[in-house]
Amino acid sequence: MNKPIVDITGASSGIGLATAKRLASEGYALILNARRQDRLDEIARVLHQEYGAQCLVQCFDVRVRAEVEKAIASLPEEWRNIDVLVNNAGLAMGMSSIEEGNIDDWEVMIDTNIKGLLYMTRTILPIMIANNKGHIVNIGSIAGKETYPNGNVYCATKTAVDALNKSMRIDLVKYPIKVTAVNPGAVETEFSVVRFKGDIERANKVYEGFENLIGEDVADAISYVISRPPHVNINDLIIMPVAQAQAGIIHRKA
Ligand code: NDP
Ligand code: 8X3
Repeated sequence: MNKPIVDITGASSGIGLATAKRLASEGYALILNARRQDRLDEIARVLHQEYGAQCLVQCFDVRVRAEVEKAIASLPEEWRNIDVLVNNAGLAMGMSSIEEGNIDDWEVMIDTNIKGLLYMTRTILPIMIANNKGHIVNIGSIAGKETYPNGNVYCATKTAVDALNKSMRIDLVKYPIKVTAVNPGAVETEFSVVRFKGDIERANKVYEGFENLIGEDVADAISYVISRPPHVNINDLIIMPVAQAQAGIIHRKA
């Protein structure tokens, strides 16, 4: 492959999809992961048609270690030298006070946001280390910097991403492999529909009365961090809507 290769998890929707479009328009070759094969196939088709982008679809669940390992081991030779991993696949599920929390929801968040990110990172790192270069971009959240009422386990998973981001940078500086966190505030995607289990009305209320971020805003930040010169790393970037001062403080018009 004569283009830099970016592997994006969670590319079927929201921030991952916007990032795929942005990076396709900038000439990167893309490995697109998510669980919904039909969406990924269509995205790959459109990106090829619109930008001439080379895309490889890898449909698997990042929570399943064997699937992650099989997918990376089965990469065709010309796709093996991954330059950038965007650890984006993630979700919130439910929003209740800790004593009422649904433990199954907790497992899904922990397995996806922490363990999935770790499986991807651990499986791809040997390739980057062998190449003496690479960049891991972890999608954290403002929820990893602050907690908010009923955010408990989701906030904990994103706080883990924050810690892993710092730890990876320490451990990987010797190769050298870049490690960056991009931490958004409120972005209107499928995130709230997933969090509220298909309750569209409740999901829409999250974004009422202020101008939220959109996936393209975060894609812009990701494009920026991965295009710095070789000697420059952006460690940690927080990107918020102007109307949002903190995780739980949003100025909404009446
Ligand atoms: P979306 O729900 O729109 O996208 C989530 C993506 O993750 C989808 O492509 C989904 O695809 C994929 N995904 C979920 N679970 C898995 C899994 N087990 N294996 C593989 N792919 C999976 O939400 P966002 O775009 O908003 O979320 C992307 C990231 O951004 C998440 O990590 C989220 O925590 C973070 N974030 C979001 C914010 C927001 O306000 N929206 C703010 C801060 C951070 P599929 O269902 O096809 O597998
Ligand atoms: C998503 C943003 O504030 O809903 O990570 O947790 S928030």
